[in-house]
Amino acid sequence: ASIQVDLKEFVFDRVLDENALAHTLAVLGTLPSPSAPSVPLRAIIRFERTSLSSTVASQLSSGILESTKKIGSTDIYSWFFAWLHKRDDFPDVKIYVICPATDVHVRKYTKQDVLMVHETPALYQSIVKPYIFAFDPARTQWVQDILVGTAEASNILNASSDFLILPDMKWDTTNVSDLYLLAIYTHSDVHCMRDLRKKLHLEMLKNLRRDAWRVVQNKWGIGRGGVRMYIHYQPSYYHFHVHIVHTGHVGLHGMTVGQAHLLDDIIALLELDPDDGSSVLGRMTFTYGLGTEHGLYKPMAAALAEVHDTD
Ligand code: M7G
Repeated sequence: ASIQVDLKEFVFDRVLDENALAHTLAVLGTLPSPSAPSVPLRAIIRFERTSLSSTVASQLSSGILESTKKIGSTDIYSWFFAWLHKRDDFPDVKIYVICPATDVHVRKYTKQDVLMVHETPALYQSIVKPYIFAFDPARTQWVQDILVGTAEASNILNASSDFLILPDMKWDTTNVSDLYLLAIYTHSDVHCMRDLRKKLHLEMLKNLRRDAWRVVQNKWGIGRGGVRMYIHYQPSYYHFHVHIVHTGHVGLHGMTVGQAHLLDDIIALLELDPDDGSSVLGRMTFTYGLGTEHGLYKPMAAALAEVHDTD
């Protein structure tokens, strides 16, 4: 289950964000609807430079560079632009398409300022929980497609009754030092980290961690200390999942302090839960950054302004 995309049909509208350091560009435009080509669908295209394999450097002498242009030089230093050969095994950019793109997608990929907020349990109940429950289930259709096996079925690396482990779409699946996997919980009782309970989920999380370690060891020879596993708060998708990422992957996105919570820390916190069913995660105040375009920004900023006024 996936929409057919012809990139040549893309009609450019505007740039949403540009990041020279991360080599990414997000643009908004339209693509023709597959069912009614005269009807344009809103589309987001994200460009990302692919990481360079060591093969590029080791094959310089065999002419892997199609052309080079000297930009400048001083003393022992010189710098160039270079074009890689058009070869199947060396794509220069990675392209992500979201079509039809929702308002939430456009806002997510638009450049924005970030405000640090403190989410108390009370603010979670009054603002965040209703926000999570108001989401259109269509937003996690991709998760359902993976769970029922109509998408990415041949990519599944580990399947248990509680979660599936498969490559995240962020990963090119070749560069091991960029390894990025996703563990998707198969049940729907956990929307976010705050829903986790010792009695219900501790064993499952430990099994998930053990299976992830086993997968990366068996398939890529990566030892236990070689992957960082974390949970986003806030995530983009409120169907519980865990990010499994090579420690060498120094991502600029998704590893921000405040957003990424180590699975090991979450397990340690759940272990502190008393046996009366209450939870430490439910009672904690979480601090994280919210972009001005995030759906929670306005209500959270307003609630916090009130709190600060009475400080
Ligand atoms: P998140 O913490 O909800 O949000 O993680 P983020 O996207 O802001 O990090 C969702 C994760 O699922 C991200 O790492 C995405 O790259 C990944 N992901 C999203 N989609 C739509 C897909 C998909 O269709 N297939 C796969 N394999 N991964 C996806």
